[in-house]
Amino acid sequence: MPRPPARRARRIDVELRRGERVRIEFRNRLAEPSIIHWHGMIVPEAADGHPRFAVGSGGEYVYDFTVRNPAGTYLHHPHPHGLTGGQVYRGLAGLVIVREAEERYPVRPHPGARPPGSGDEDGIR
Ligand SMILES: [Cu+2]
Repeated sequence: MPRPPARRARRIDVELRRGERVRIEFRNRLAEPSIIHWHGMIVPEAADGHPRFAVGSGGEYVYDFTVRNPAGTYLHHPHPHGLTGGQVYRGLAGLVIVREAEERYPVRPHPGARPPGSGDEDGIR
């Protein structure tokens, strides 16, 4: 079995607001297939990150869903068949924090977030 690379990914946490519609563009820069599963999140099947949706190296997948979950802490992790453990071990997992609509947002900006008042507060890129 090949040794996993020593390099670890920087953990990415995502903050979402209940009721917002989100669009997340996933680009696979690994040398092996991957796909992201939003663990505990109520999402349409096509946005659930099932292994059959895994994309190969260089591939892309767009998630589009409305946040239905109540406020809480969830998580995302890769879910390619037979490769999940190694990818999580190398750091590809993070928190998904859902906040209620009336909570201040974003509490802690995440990569790609647009600041409140920029006219596109619902979008994450
Ligand atoms: Cu899971």
